[in-house]
Amino acid sequence: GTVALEETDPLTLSAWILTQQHKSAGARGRLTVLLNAIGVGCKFVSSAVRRAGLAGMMGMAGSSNVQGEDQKKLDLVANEVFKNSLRRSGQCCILITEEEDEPIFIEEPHRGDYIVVFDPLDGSSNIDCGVSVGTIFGIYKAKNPGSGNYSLEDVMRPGTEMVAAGYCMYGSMSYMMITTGKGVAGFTLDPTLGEFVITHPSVQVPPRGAIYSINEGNAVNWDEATKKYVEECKAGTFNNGKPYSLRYVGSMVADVHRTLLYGGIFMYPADKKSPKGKLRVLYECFPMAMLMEQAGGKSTTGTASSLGMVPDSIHARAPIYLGSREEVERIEQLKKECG
Ligand code: AHM
Ligand code: MG
Repeated sequence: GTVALEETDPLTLSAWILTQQHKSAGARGRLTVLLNAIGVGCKFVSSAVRRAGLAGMMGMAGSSNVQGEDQKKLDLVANEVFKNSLRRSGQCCILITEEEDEPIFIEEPHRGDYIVVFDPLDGSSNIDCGVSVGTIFGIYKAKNPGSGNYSLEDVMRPGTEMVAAGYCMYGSMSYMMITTGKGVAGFTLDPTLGEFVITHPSVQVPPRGAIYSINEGNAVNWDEATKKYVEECKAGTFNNGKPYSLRYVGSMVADVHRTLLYGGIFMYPADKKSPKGKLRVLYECFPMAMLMEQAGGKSTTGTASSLGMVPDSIHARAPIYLGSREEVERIEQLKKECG
């Protein structure tokens, strides 16, 4: 048989991270080590997600499998995997995870200068039915690297200060999208190699897109601008009268992944029932907003850029509208008009 030449030189995630680091002056390879640790965590979780139904990891924590062994729920497994992998990397001082109320301060000898905020397995309502779920992460560098003085002040910072962000979606394949502030690159986990291989070298979100994504069950509670925007989507107001399509997985990673590749808009607004929205600023809104902007799209709270927010607590929430630039700008305009 024949093998295509490019197949003999796959650009793996690890190799790509190294080339990114070579481009930044003064880089000492520490972020490389950290991103690799995240890559390993994602591979582990990808494998666990694919075996979960068989291994009895679905359902409630504390439930037992057919052999009567106690099994951990998949999201708790994912949390442990990332905590262990990040601690072992030796590059982190603080971890913030959706699964734990309190921040985790890493002690010597494992301590480093990076802060990682993450949602180890997002899309909880989709875990038990085998629909796509994902891991989301964002990375800050400590304000005083090497000082040994690390506090929550290192965490409560605007998203613009993140040095890297990404997600891994466990779907029909496992996809990793990542940015270190120089565009977005996408990788697909090759199950035969056990490596993430580059498949989307430079992701650009289309400036417009004919797909909107929102939990429409909440429509009665929406503000005027959101209502009006969705009406325009259905009327095809900016699409020659051809209605937009509605797609809503209910896993932010999957809904954002599709939006990055096909364009359109993903929305989780504030509404009468959840006045601050649902999604978490640090490890849901910021990483996705950074990816979207790095791919040429936009992300807003409705009134201001998502990345400009400063969270007032580690699990703070915010409304979010993100995707194709012109779609997001339309929402911003309607917010101004409707007040
Ligand atoms: P989770 O962290 O409990 O999984 O919640 C976050 C998820 C997102 O992935 C998704 O966009 C959203 O919640 C869906 O919420 P809803 O079911 O209210 O539409
Ligand atoms: Mg979540």
